[in-house]
Amino acid sequence: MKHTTHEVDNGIADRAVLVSLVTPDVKRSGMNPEQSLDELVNLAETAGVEVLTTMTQNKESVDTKWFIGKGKVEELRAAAEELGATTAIFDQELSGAQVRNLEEALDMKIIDRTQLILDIFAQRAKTREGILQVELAQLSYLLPRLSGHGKNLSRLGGGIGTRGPGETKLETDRRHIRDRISDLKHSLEEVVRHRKLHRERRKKSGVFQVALVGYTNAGKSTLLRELTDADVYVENQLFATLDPTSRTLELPSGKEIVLTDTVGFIQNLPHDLVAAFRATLEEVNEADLVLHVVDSSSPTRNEHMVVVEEVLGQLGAAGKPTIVIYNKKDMCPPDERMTLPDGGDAMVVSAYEEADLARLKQTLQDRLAGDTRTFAIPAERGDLIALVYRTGEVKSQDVDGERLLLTVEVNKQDFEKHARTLEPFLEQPAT
Ligand SMILES: Nc1nc2c(ncn2[C@@H]2O[C@H](COP(=O)(O)OP(=O)(O)OP(=O)(O)O)[C@@H](O)[C@H]2O)c(=O)[nH]1
Ligand SMILES: [Mg+2]
Repeated sequence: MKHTTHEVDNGIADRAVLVSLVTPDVKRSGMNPEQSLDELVNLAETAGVEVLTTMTQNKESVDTKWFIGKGKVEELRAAAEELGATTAIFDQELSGAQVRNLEEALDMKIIDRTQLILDIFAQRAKTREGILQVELAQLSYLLPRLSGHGKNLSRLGGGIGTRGPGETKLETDRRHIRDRISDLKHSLEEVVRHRKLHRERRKKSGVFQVALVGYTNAGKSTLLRELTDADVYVENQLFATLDPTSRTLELPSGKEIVLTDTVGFIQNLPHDLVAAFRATLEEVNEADLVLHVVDSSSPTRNEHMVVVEEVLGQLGAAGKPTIVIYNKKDMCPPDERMTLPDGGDAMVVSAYEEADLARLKQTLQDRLAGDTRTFAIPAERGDLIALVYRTGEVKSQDVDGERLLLTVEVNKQDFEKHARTLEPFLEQPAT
């Protein structure tokens, strides 16, 4: 592990109590508050925080002044004193006023889920683009939350919530923050332009682009590494990957495509972060095909999938041709695994199983632009035959009993439009 930045601040690690407020609104949002709190523990540990205990309050509504109820504030104070906590981390987003009130009442550092996630990103950022994006997200988040005197952040001392990307400490002065934000935006525009040029060049070259997306820790980087022998960072922790990494993948036919690994998603992904990472995530928009990697062994995989679909929607990539990769099948209980779809737009795999990787490569090849496919259509299905003619140039026709065999050099876009209908009639291509 190279990430030692959480030790820089006075060498004192944060010791935290984690707090969740469950209101009817939270429940209605479809989120599972317990799972969310478990995830918060995970996030805190990833950020180098020592988690002392967790606390949950069920309440009709959010307290505007304290976020949690006044009685709960007292309980939190007592627990913090007893355990020697330095920090309280809230699972939901707090307003600037709530943070200040809690800080004053409890005399400890108050952090919310968003800040915690941003802190992890700050520790992970390695490339210039990543660093710019994270700092912009952090400052955009902080600015409206700073008190009039700009004291808020300096009160925090060190540790989580104060760390900028790399070895930097976050700016705490309002006016400087504004200047810094505009500098960062400027620099990022450069990066965006550069990235766009690069993408356009790749696009022109006609290479098929595939993006790996998914919930954090699903196994995206592992798949990239196992498929391409790429030297990428794989770790059993949240947000191991921050910057997109592209690698060439050779298919069984010898054709090459580009596979790109992207930052993982998480529920309640901070909006500032999504906005700041737009440039990076544009990679997903430009992809010809999205591989949505899911940790099939996670009891919350369905919730994860919904989150990923939502974020893809925010990025404008919702309608992209997608294959769902149910990964980590080796860890998925067998009766669960039985219920997972395998075939068509879904596959059940283990990133560590050769046969699955081969199958995945074959599937990608089948999706390739300009590929030749053979469809076997029941002769009486004139509607389907007409559809096949719309997917590209028909090279040959044969009759096989009751079926018509049509070999087509498919046009990727046209084929994609009818893929759902026609896929069951595809003959396995010979390789
Ligand atoms: N058992 C098992 N473990 C897997 C499989 N695929 C990935 N893993 C493990 O899952 C963990 C997370 O893998 P990563 O590839 O870092 O996940 P990621 O999706 O890139 O995660 P982020 O970059 O954090 O978004 C690592 O410990 C991998 O070794 C699999 O098929 N089976
Ligand atoms: Mg990764």
